[in-house]
Amino acid sequence: MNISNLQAERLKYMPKVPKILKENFSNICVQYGNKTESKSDTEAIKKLFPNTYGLPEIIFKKGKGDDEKNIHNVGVILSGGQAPGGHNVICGLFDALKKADNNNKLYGFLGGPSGILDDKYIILTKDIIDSYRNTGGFDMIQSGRTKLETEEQFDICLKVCKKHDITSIVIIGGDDSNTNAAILAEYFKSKNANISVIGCPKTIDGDLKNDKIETSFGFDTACKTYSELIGNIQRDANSSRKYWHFIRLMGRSASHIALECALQTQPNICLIGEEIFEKNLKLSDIVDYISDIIVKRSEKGLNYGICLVPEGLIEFIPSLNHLIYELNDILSKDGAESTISYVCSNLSDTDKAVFLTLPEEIKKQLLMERDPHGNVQVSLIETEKLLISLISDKLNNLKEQGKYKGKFVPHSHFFGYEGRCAFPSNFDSDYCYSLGYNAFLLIKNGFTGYLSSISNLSDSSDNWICGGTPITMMMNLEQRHGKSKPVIKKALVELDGNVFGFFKENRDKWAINNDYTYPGSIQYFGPDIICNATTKTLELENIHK
Ligand code: FBP
Repeated sequence: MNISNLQAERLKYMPKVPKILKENFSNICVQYGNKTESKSDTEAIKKLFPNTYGLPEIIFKKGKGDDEKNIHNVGVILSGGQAPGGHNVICGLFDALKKADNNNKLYGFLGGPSGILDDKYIILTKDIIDSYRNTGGFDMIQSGRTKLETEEQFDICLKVCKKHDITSIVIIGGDDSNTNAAILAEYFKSKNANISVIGCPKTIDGDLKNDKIETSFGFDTACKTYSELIGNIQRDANSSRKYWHFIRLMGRSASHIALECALQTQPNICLIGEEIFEKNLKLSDIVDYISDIIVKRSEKGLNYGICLVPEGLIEFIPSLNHLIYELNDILSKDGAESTISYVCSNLSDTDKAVFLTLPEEIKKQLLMERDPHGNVQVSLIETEKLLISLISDKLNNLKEQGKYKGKFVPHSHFFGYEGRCAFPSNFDSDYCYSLGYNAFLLIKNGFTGYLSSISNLSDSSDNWICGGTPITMMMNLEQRHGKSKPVIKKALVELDGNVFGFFKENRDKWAINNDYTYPGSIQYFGPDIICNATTKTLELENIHK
């Protein structure tokens, strides 16, 4: 296989790991915390997880550890959207497994959770692992979005594990996949199957975090990749001084990616979905806000600028959120047709009125196939183009009234897939390798229903804290498809937090001045300050801890 020079060098990179992970297993012991409670809905969740509810948080410390010599066959699954660093989780898991006993085996289930259901796997060998170290992508075993959630599927998982003598499953996924990991762990316990299930927090979206999980892996690299591109566009805009760029950024619902990129690049405008929802803003309010900045800049002779749009914006605008909710309902019914005329004859008057105001392309995009969770696929909805079209109309009106004399030449961009498989930054390489290695420590010590957790991430990797967080403690009940389901609570941007606070303090200045910053590309080799810095989000979240 031909590989690039960068890949060849990255294969040799040795991820930095916390001190505790450098110890021999016999020198690592478990420190137990108190029993835990779920986020809310305690009684209901306790009932749903009779065997795995209330487990204590744990931390790995230096001390006399368990020296057992059991053979471990572990199955690993990559679940959901790609995120830089996934391969390193598998590499860390493999290295720990082989360090414990060279006869241990790692089964890589192919194509996501469906791999275990179809019993499709490869045995991961040193040669395979060595050719993927510190690389982006999930192509080592591929990913998929099949959900593991029914009893019938769990039965198949049990049979497949028994067939191969698999004693543990590691699921690398986001909030939904880790919720299902917890349900699978509970199922195995209820059957006395002696198979443990451990999750690892993955998603570029950055919304799988809480007071125990500081960040999901992939967020760091994806944001740095998008910020490089935004910075390049800002410099282009500042050079030619003739275009307004509207850049939609991935992140499904939460606006963490847009916010982090705004902090890294200081654009003229960045919309934050959570704020729009809280202020109950209409689409026309957002158009007014952006147009106002365009007019003000044009009065200073600046007929150009940058506007960041979070992918999930459309679902945060209350009237559109309501419309999407009703569309999901209509389209999920048997015999439903995804045509404009069909939905119009089934929508309520209010939602129909909103739907009819949208440009034809957006109407069609709102009717596209739902994802396996029944959600509208926001990555396919071109909100940036919707905004451009409405803003152009507004500016033409203002021009007719003599209130705008500038020139508006917009360009639209969508950055999503560009960042999901980038070479992981040093941070993601180190963090992911540690998560995988630590997952094996949890397995070795007999834990199940836990998320591999590495904390204190703003400190040097030497001082990162390794342990496990019971998944049930992150859960609450939410309505999904009309049913109340236990799920890991998604973390949205906190409007009273430091990260949004910093942005809010500065955005008016950034809107009118040219305070652009140009982060440049991710650096893998060189001075600490550019190779090992974490995200602004982590930095600001930790300031007042
Ligand atoms: P995960 O939540 O599975 O990590 O995926 C997140 C994401 O990258 C979103 O940002 C995006 O909206 C979505 O996946 C796109 O999904 P797909 O890969 O199926 O097009």
